[in-house]
Amino acid sequence: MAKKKKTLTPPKTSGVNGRSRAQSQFPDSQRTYTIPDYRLEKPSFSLRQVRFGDGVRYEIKGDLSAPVPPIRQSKYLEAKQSIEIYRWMLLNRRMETALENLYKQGKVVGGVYFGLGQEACSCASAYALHREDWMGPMIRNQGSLLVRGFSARDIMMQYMAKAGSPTKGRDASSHFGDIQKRNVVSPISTLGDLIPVLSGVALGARLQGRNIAAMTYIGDGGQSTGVTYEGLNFAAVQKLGLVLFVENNLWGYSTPADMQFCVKDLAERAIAYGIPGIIVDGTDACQVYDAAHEACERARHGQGPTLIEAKMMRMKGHAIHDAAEYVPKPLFEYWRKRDPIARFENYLVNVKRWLTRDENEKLIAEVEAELEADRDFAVASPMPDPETVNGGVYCEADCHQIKPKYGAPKVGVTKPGPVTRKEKEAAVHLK
Ligand SMILES: Cc1ncc(C[n+]2csc(CCOP(=O)(O)OP(=O)(O)O)c2C)c(N)n1
Ligand SMILES: [Mg+2]
Repeated sequence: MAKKKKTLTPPKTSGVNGRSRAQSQFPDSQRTYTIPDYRLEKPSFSLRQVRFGDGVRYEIKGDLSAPVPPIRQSKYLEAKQSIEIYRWMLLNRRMETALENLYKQGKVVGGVYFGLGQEACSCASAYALHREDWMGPMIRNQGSLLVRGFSARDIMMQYMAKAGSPTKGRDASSHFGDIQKRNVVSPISTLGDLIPVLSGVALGARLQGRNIAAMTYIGDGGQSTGVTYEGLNFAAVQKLGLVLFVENNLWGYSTPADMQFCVKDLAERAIAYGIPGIIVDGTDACQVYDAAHEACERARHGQGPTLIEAKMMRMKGHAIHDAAEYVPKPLFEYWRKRDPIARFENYLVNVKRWLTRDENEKLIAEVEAELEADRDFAVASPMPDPETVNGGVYCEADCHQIKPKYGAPKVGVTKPGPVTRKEKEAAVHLK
């Protein structure tokens, strides 16, 4: 495994008796940190903003001519699992193409967000979860939702705000989950807010006397929020099983990653939380799976959170309304050659020979047939009945019961209610 060494030296300041304060306070002043890096290629270019008049454009500095890296052989995935992940990735992409067409036909209510180029990251990460684990996806992780048991039909109906969609037409994009069967927390648009929520889910499981993996995602833009720090630090201190994918897709809206943070790799952030950080090529399903699997296993053994930086490129604009004109064309060409599906297909068919050409074609045809049937069903299904418009958004008294999924805490239980005199007084005051 390639290792990346970071050496951080505390600043030298003038001290007493000729010794620098750094030496007196930090006798062991040379500290070395390791960030494992699974990538087989380390792109070495950066983007520079150039202003012209009132406008800006981005120029690439560096070499874009490197040969396309192979898929790194997984330490864990066998043929059957690899083909399953590939199938999810195909479905993920085909579904998003269908959604784009439905949008252009005026059938989608609201916008559409795409995970083009990020299918390996969504599908292979969610594939590492066990049934009893939890996940909180972001808008581009439609593949994770598919792996976790939502159908393409559910997602397409949701985007068309149909009566039979997960939110029954009350939300027109991604804000849905399933806390009963699939253990999926709905995405939260406020960037970073899923992190403390998933930490809380892991804490909830801990209180039930078991450790689970609680996976969530944040972008290169969103990871700068304060709540990311708070949620991750809490998980680190409590050794909660958070598995955080930092999806570095090089853009936050139209701002390049190079203008959003000063660290070279976002995985370096892990050093400051005192948790493992790891870098993977987010276009390589095997690398994503291996890192996710190892992080989930740590989580399930009560060893705390892991931060995984997945590097890739957002291959469309922020959402369907954004044509991504600001992205230099050669950058698209560079990453198109690193397409996660085409490379995984080549790996399965030509490198591993786990799929014959005929089997591959059959699999693709099956995915397309499934998708078409789901799309036709979703298009033909009714919109919500206008008479129901007043319901199903806010909770009305006794409209439904919210039951704890697992019951009362089993470990570390303290009696509820005020304990100290001060707390008792505060409680009275609140009444
Ligand atoms: C706290 C917060 N600030 C700003 C926004 C508006 N916003 C939504 S998406 C986005 C860009 C996110 O970029 P990134 O985190 O890199 O994710 P990507 O879209 O690339 O997947 C912003 C700024 C928000 N939703 N929440
Ligand atoms: Mg981004």
